Amino acid sequence: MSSEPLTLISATPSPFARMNRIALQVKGIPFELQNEIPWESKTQTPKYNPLEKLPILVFPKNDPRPPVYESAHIQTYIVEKYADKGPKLLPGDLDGNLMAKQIVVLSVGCMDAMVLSRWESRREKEQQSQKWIDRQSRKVDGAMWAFNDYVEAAQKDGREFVVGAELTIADIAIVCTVGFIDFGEVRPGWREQYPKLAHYFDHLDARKEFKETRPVMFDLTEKVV
Ligand SMILES: N[C@@H](CCC(=O)N[C@@H](CS)C(=O)NCC(=O)O)C(=O)O
Repeated sequence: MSSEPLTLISATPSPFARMNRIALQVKGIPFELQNEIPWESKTQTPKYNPLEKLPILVFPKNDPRPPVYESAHIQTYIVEKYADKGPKLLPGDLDGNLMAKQIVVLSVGCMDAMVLSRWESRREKEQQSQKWIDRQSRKVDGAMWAFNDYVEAAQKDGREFVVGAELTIADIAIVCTVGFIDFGEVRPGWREQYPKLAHYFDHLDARKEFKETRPVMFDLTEKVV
């Protein structure tokens, strides 16, 4: 492995990339942030990811590793490849590790649903499908309900974190997803509906690495749908 810093191709509002940024920062892995707007024609994303999406983890020129993409896979890559660096961000036992990864998948599914819904609502009014928006909306509600369940179960057990005794990629994923819901005002009443989840969220979101990576909106100038 090269000693040069890695590059994370990211977008300032991206909750997907935020998960990876937090994991890299908490583990103390040197990296540079390359902010892009992946929907605009000058984006570099197709050069590194056939799916044309970010986040993408890119290695220095003298490091032969191919780019790593899909936020959940990047998290796995970070925790497994850099297992000896900084906090593990996984509980350590097989069942616990698999559970933490399951919660990352749930979170990414929820974020994907929000993105799909947002694009649908950007179409011309007569082209929009309310059925499709409702379908995505159910996924967001389902994920919020499940996050709250994980948090309540942990609290009953006297644990601060959803899997195991320390911060893991599962907590990072929940906070990034709920943070995007909050930022985008996707569920304005969520704090009243889920006070325990809100307390858990506020507590973790106040940590340095979370504060430094909160979403910031960009201006999209090109038409996408
Ligand atoms: N499931 C993907 C979703 C990533 C995603 O939707 N990224 C957006 C930016 S936040 C993107 O690059 N979209 C471009 C596109 O869909 O073509 C992941 O977890 O990495």
